[in-house]
Amino acid sequence: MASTNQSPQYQKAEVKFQNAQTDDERIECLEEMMRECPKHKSSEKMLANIKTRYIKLKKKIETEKKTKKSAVRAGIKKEDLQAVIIGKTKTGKSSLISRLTNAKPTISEYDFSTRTPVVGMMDYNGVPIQMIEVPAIESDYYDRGVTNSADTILILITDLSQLAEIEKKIERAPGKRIILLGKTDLLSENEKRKISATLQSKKYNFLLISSKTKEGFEQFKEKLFQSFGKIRVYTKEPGKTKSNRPIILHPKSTIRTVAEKILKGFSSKIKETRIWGPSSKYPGQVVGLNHEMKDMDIVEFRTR
Ligand SMILES: Nc1nc2c(ncn2[C@@H]2O[C@H](COP(=O)(O)OP(=O)(O)O)[C@@H](O)[C@H]2O)c(=O)[nH]1
Ligand SMILES: [Mg+2]
Repeated sequence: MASTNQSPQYQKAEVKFQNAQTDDERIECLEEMMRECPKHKSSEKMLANIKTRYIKLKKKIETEKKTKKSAVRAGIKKEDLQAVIIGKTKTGKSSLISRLTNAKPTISEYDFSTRTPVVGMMDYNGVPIQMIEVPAIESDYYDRGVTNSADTILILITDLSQLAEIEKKIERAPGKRIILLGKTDLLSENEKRKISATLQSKKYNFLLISSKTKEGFEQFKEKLFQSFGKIRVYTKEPGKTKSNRPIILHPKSTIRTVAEKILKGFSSKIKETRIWGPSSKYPGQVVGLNHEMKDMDIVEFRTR
């Protein structure tokens, strides 16, 4: 959006909007931008555009509040990164969640053995990810609210024919989709190739996995993390190795955001910042507070 001929207050609000970390902050900025946008003919389009963005964002916040309520009703406290596993009965949802997390649900050869959502935490290289097994999608125990609140929806199938029915049930869920074709230990190489080709041709984000042999597990964890659209930044102290637990940030977060996440007000105490990794031109590059971070960067702060 062009911000020529706009008041300094407007421009300030726009910059603030671009750097906002939460939707509530974005709403505040858009309100400010609406107030500050000149009310003459030449800015009409611009004002209309801001209003549209404002209404859209308001709606999004409203939906999120509703779905959160529904998940709370199910007794689940939503963590930052949350994925649900959905699918028909006996596709291996309980087996998968028990392999990946601390949850220990009943695994059984009988239908509908999981009747309430099962919640577990997975640690992926220091990144905590919450996983929830939702009762079988064709059963009365299925809980749409839990699926709707998830950041990522893992669709576990054992046959391509199951996909259409599941997709129909989750049409309105906002989470990213990953298709997991499970129990690959029961398939021949040829069968796997065929299934992959079909899913590929339909442009699905998918993986073939087996809870029995752990085939595809490492790729799956990375794909799952990527689906959240966040980046990992590690901190290090001078002369030491990097931290084990990364800080999870929005893409394009700056050094300032990292510092403020560590401690409020910390960014004003920094004397020098060095970085290693994807966003650095060379290892140990000295950068300023506005430097943009990339996934897997390492940051070292020296303070006054
Ligand atoms: N061969 C094989 N069997 C599996 C796999 N995952 C689950 N199973 C079996 O499939 C049945 C249903 O598993 P479960 O995890 O309870 O499925 P859910 O109903 O989707 O939760 C059980 O008999 C499991 O032992 C797998 O990766 N390979
Ligand atoms: Mg189950």
